[in-house]
Parts: sequence; structure tokens; C-alpha cells
Amino acid sequence: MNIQILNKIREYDRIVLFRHVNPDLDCLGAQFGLYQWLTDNFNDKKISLAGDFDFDIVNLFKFHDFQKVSDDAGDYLAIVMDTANYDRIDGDVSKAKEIIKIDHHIVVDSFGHINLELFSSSTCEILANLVKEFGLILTKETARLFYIGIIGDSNRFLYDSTTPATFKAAIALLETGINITGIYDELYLKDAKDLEIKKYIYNKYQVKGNVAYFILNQEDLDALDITREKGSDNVNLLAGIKEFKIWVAITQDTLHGNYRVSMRSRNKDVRQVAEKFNGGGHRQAAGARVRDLGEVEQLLEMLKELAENE
Ligand SMILES: [Mn+2]
Repeated sequence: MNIQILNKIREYDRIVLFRHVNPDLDCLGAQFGLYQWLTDNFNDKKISLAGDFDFDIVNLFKFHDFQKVSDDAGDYLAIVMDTANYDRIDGDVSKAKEIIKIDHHIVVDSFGHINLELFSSSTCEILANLVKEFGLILTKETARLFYIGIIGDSNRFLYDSTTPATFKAAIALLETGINITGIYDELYLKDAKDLEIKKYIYNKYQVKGNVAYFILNQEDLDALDITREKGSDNVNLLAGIKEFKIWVAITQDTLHGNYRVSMRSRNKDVRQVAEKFNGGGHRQAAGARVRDLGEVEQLLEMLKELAENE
């Protein structure tokens, strides 16, 4: 299948790269990294990116020099990455002539003409191993972008989705000479305001059985002067505590009139609970959307039971 993918890339003059809505480090790393790789290797092709880039997380990549897909584009090859189901694609993929899907989630919807669906730490891991296998130009810049995706989704090789193939990908990327401490500084160095957020959350978190959680209502977000996404990003402040098998960030989304729930676990399949509340994700990291605090309570009860099961 891998050679089929390379042949399709060779066949098309126009290629548009897609990923999921609400972008994370993995899908952006995949999109930017593959863009860079295609540009380095096929400079006669028109490569562009689809989706909304108006997010803070985009700035972390320091990757600005790319073409966005134009509205009149059609008959192109679409490569859709890190997106388990068609509905979650950011942008209109309907004008693509063919679709290649490359993803590491549980397979729910094989919407591509070619579907490369592998259980992996990240989509960037799949892509790094793929381009390594192709043996074409792999620059430091492509490597840097894929590396960010891998460490984002594996939490720096911490989750149990990390396999020998993850390290194989990391080897290929490190061999280009990327500076990984520089990458970590860009991603993880905090400022004093983050310390205030930490203080607030550590004062406010609650416990239900083996589940720790915090709720940030709009007034909390206002008091801290942060976005809902930023509040939710702090979920791992409650990680790494023996008694807490599941930890959760609940943030009010006033724009959509609901609450967003971000859950993490050690060895508990939180995705099955997320799926009952308009969500999904991975075994140890999933997200959901609930209507109100009453539903938040129901969800927390389910997580509490899940945490108790052996
Ligand atoms: Mn991913």
C-alpha cells in the first residue's frame, strides 16, 4: 500500500492536505511536515493545506510559509490525516478526485480510496516511517514538524501507544540532526501566568473515588484571563498521582452553550465513556461534550465506576 501512496503522489499535480477540526500537535505536525516534505521533493506540484489555522497551538510550530487551498480548487489528490471519520475533516474534501486517508485511530470510517490505518502512537509516527521508507529528501524542518506531532500524541513517549515503531520513527527524525531540547523548550517552557493557573487549579480540583477533576466555568476562565482551550490543556496537572486513575478537565464553552470534558487515564479505557457523551478519542486520552452540569455529574459517576473496575 505504501508504494501505492507514493505513486498517487507522483500522479497528481495538485495535492491538498487535510486534518481534523480542533487541531492538536499531531494533526498539525502531520499537515505541516508532509507539506514540507512534498515541497522539498516535488517542487513542480501545487501543494496546499485545508482547514482553519486561527488557533494558538498553530503558533507553536513557527511554520508560516505555506499555501492555503483556494476555493476554486478541484480534481486534486486529498491526503486526510489523523481524522478517524469523514465528519471531523476540517474543510471541504468533496472536490477531491481521490482521497488517501492516513490515521492511527481505531477504524470507524475508511473514507479514503486508499486507507493507511495503523495502530500507532501518532499520525506523525506513521508519516515519519513512511517517508523514511520512500527514501527521498528528508530535511531537518520536516523532521522537526513530525517530531512535534509524535511527542504531542505520545506525551513524550509516555503513553502505552508507544511501540518500537515509534522509536524507529524517532530515530529517522533524529538522524537529520534536529535539536530536541530546543523543540521541548518551544513547547513546554511556561511563563509566570501559567503558574497562576496551576495555583488556581490545585486549589479548586475535586475528587470522586479514584477520579480527580476540575471545573472551570466562564467566570473562572475570565478571572484567569484564559481561553477554554487553555484551561482544558491543563488536564495533566492532575496526572501522576497514585490514587487518581482518571483525571478530568471540565471547561464551560459559552460559545456553544455546553461543557467540554477532557479525560486522561492510567490503563482505563476512557474513550468508552467519552463515546456516550458526543465524544471519542483514545483509550487513555479522550474528549466529550455535555449539555450542563447535571450531565457532567452523570459522566463523572461513570468514570468513577470505571476507575473502580479491576
Ligand atoms: Mn493523532
